[in-house]
Formats: sequence, structure tokens, C-alpha cells
Amino acid sequence: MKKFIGLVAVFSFFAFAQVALAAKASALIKGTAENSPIAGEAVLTETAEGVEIEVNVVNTPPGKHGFHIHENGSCDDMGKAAGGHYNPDGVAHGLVAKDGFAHAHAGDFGNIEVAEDGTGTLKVFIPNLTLSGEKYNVLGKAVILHEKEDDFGQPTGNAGGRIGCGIVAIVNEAPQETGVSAPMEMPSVDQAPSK
Ligand SMILES: [Cu+2]
Ligand SMILES: [Zn+2]
Repeated sequence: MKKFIGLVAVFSFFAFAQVALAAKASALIKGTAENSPIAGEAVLTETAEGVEIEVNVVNTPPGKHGFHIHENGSCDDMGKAAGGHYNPDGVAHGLVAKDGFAHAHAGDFGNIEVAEDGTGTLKVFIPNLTLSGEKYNVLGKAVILHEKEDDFGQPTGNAGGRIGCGIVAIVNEAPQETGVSAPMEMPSVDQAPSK
């Protein structure tokens, strides 16, 4: 009996631990101009090694557009309220996936390439970025889709205006509910006479 409850507890713990390691966040991207058709989503998945980011946009002008995480969690004032690039180390602008935190802002994701049909996808993995840590934590910050291409010039890549913006927020997924509700099944296990 005790052994069985112990087993349930162990399973609950593993279910919870798994969810804790695979935190998922999303930023819904909206055009900053009034009546802008620009839309999209950045999905951020935290693993033990870093954060995987997948960005999808629609109704966006074809070509390359700079895409960054900026320091403030606000899209007000045509995205200007998002402030500068998220730059926890006070370093120069670059491409973080290639240059690392020592030679690029932690939010320097480069460019998203948009096709003639207005859709574009960007996938990047940034080692040691987090959704829960003290440093390099991008939760609650803004993602910015720029008007122009990031040419990696200083100080911020000459990417022009901010045509799309969204704020990174945790997504509550079904696995999280399973992890939380598992311990509540224990009373019915207690009452089973055959065990
Ligand atoms: Cu930017
Ligand atoms: Zn930058």
C-alpha cells in the first residue's frame, strides 16, 4: 500500500519535473500600425540547454526583416516602448546564435525572411537563454519585427521601424494540468480494498 502511494508520488514528481523543464511561452505578434494586417507568433520552448524559438508571420512585406527581443514588455507607441535590444551583458550588436552572449545582444535573432505570399518562418536555438532564470531570461519581454533587414551594423543593425510586436508570456498547456491533478487521484487509490 505505502509502496503504491510512493510510486504514485514518484510518477507525479516526474510528470511535474518534465513540465518544469519544458516551459513553453508564446508572443502573439501584431502589426504596430493601426489596421496593419501583419500577424504572427513566436513560440519559445525552454530546454535544459537553452531556448528554441520558432517564429511565423503572415501578411508581412516580402524580404528580410530584423527580428529581436527588446528589453521592455510593451508594444505601445508603435513598438518604441519596447526600448532597446535586450542586452544583459552591455555588448555590441550581432547575431547571438553565431556570436554568443559575449559578442551579441541576447535578443539578436537576426532576420526573418518573408516570401512573396507574405509568410515567413525563423527557427533559432539560443544556448543558455531561459524563460525562468535570473540572467538571459526573456519572459515578459517584447519581440520586435522590423521594417528592414538587420545588416548587423552598429549599434542595432539599421533595421528601421518596428512593424510588428508581441510580448513573451507563458503558455498553459494540457501536460501542466496532468502534472498538477495527479496527486488528487490518490484518495481513490487509498480506498481500493483489494490492494
Ligand atoms: Cu529590434
Ligand atoms: Zn542587437
